[in-house]
Amino acid sequence: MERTLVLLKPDCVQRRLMGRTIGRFEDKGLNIVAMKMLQVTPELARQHYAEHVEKPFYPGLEEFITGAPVVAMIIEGLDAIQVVRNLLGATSGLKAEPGTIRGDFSGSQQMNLVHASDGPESAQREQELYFSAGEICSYEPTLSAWLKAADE
Ligand code: FUP
Repeated sequence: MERTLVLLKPDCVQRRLMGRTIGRFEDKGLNIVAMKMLQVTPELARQHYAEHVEKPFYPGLEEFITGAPVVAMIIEGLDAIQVVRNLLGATSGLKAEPGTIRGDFSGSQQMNLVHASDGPESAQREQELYFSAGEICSYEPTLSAWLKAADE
C-alpha cells in the first residue's frame, strides 16, 4: 500500500468541482485517510513548491495557490502515487488526455485543478507538510474484498 498527498487547488474549490474530483478517487477504489480545507500561506507555498521557487512562473503560481482555500487529502491504495497521477493526467489541461480529471475539466497549465505527489520522497515530504500523524485516520474499508484479489 502507498499513500500520496493530493490537493484540490483553489480553482477546483471555486469552480465547485470538489465533489466530482473526490468522486474520481472514490470510484477508482482508493481510500481517503485524511482530509481538510485550509488556506495556503506564501510560506507554505514556498515549501510545497521548493523546486520551483526560482522559476519565472513561481510568483504567478504562488498568487494562484494562495488565492482561495484548498482541500488537502492523503489517499491510500496499491501504487497510489502513480495511479493518482494517472487519474490527474498531464500537468497542462491543454495536453491532458480526455478521461483524466485535468483532461476533462481544465484548459490551463496553471489552473490544473489538482496536485498529487510525483514520487515516494515527495509523497512523504508533502504528507508531513500538510498533516500531523494524529490527523491521519487509518481504517480498513469494508469494500476491500470486492476491490482486489486477496493476493494483489
Ligand atoms: P505537476 O507535478 O503536474 O504538479 O507539475 P510541475 O511540478 O511541473 O509544476 C507544478 C505546478 O506549476 C503545476 F501545477 C503547474 C504550474 N506551472 C505553471 O504554472 N507554469 C509552468 O510553466 C509550469 C508549471
